[in-house]
Amino acid sequence: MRRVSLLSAAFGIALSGAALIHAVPAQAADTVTIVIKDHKFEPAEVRIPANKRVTLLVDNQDATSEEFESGEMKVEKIVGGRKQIKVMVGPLKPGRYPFFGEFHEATAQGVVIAE
Ligand SMILES: [Cu+2]
Repeated sequence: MRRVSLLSAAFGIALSGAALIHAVPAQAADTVTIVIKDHKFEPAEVRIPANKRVTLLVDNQDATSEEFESGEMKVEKIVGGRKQIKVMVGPLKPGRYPFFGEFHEATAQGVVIAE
């Protein structure tokens, strides 16, 4: 009887160990999606961790192409109509990093906030 309970205790420890491994944030957590719709960014305010490399997935749901641009993040990249691009940014110091869509600058405005 004693042997059985020891075994099940060991098994329980192994299980909780596995659960802990699964609790570690995946790399996907460092990807943030920014949707372009009606020539606006959604969300227009994007919060990312400072001092870390982050992938911005820019998902253009408009039929027209856009240029995702930011002098502060040194990015200038075309995203076609109904297409997606990945933009690597950082590691960024804490602060505000404006971005815009150059083809629809009047409405396509946003900011990355590294914190
Ligand atoms: Cu440009």
